[in-house]
Amino acid sequence: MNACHSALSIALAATIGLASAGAHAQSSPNLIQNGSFEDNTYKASSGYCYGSACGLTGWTLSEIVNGGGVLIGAYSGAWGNPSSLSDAASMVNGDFVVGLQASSGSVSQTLDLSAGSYELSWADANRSNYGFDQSYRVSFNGAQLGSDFSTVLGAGWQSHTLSFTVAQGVTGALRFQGLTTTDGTSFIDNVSLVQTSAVPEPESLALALAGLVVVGQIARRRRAI
Ligand SMILES: [Ca+2]
Repeated sequence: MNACHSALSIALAATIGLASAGAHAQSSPNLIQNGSFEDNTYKASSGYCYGSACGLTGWTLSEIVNGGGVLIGAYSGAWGNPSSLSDAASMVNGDFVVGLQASSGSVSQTLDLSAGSYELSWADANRSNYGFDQSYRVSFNGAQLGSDFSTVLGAGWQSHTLSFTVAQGVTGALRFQGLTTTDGTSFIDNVSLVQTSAVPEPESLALALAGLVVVGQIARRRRAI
């Protein structure tokens, strides 16, 4: 019942778009605290740390259990890609990035969002020395935003932007969750969230309402069974 209530209390309509923020979005404040992951108590630029040991301001890193959320110095060669990113300075802000290692690795931040439309942007990269594409999922308050993302071997850093609508004010966690196996790791940096409109866009609201209808139908079917 709690899960059902959660799904009903917030309706999200996510669409993936190109990184082309509008003028309004660019002038709005970034609602993410420490979106570059530079504010931490670890500060050893040659290494890495896991979970709460990183002292990562504003974020919760999962602990090291079969992998985990890891804060990585950008010049830590053991982690592959971040050690050779001098050509991606515009996407990698500062000396630290977060790694979503294996399917247990995640990083999340609790946000208090009012009703409206939002634009989320970030950059990702593949752990190149593991030799395969690595994937992860983005969600807010348990609702997935967009499709699963894949960091592509050899592609370097890529920027992403997606839009979603919050139908009514809600406090929830924005989460980046790893989906790969073994030590596969997706790197994340430069997370930004701006409110683009205090009122949900009409077309997005329509999608959100459609989502509510679908959730309601599923709930009724389950009760009938
Ligand atoms: Ca950074």
